[in-house]
Amino acid sequence: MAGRAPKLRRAAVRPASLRFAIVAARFNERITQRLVSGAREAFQSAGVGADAVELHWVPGSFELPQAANHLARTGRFAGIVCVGVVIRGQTPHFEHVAREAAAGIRHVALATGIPTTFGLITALTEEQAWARAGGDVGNRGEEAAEAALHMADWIRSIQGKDGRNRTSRNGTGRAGRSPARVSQAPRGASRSHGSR
Ligand code: DLZ
Repeated sequence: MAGRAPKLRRAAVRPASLRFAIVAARFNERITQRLVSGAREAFQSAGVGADAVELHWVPGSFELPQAANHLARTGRFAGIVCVGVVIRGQTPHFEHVAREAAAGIRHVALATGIPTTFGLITALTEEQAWARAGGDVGNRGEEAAEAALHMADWIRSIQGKDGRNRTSRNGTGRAGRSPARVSQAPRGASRSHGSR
């Protein structure tokens, strides 16, 4: 069922030091750009500075979980927003890409403890996709950023009551692990794929 995500109540305090990442898939890039804008606007209106939000591009939605996983394990981010657009084609590729992206993103969130949210559009037509990228049915990127903010706040709210876990750089209470940075888009990631 199509619908807008509910507006979440945010915590009043959000340290300016929190950093977030957006991972964006280049496939259907024109629509994805709208999701990136929606996510950036959500961070901005929550008081997170533009310089505290990193944008990383990957070739397609299938690659989102891998990039998110690397980013989460740097320990530098309080939350990661994955955005992409999967539009049904003539082959089962649609199902594979959408399913693996969703399962992979969930896995990253659970395995790393870093809120990693699902800002993907899965649509039957390009028109449906535009409607979910700032059109009549909201903006999935904005909603995913709201979810990441909410989860980052919530994690902070359940940690540190005994004074522990307050020193991690990402605000989640988890120390960063292997510093496998993905600050550069993978080779070939800058190529733009057209909509099908
Ligand atoms: C191959 C493919 C297809 C058919 N459709 C989409 C899509 O609708 N949205 C998307 O983000 N990516 C698509 N891709 C690309 C895959 O995500 C992936 O980049 C390639 O299969 C290489 O692993």
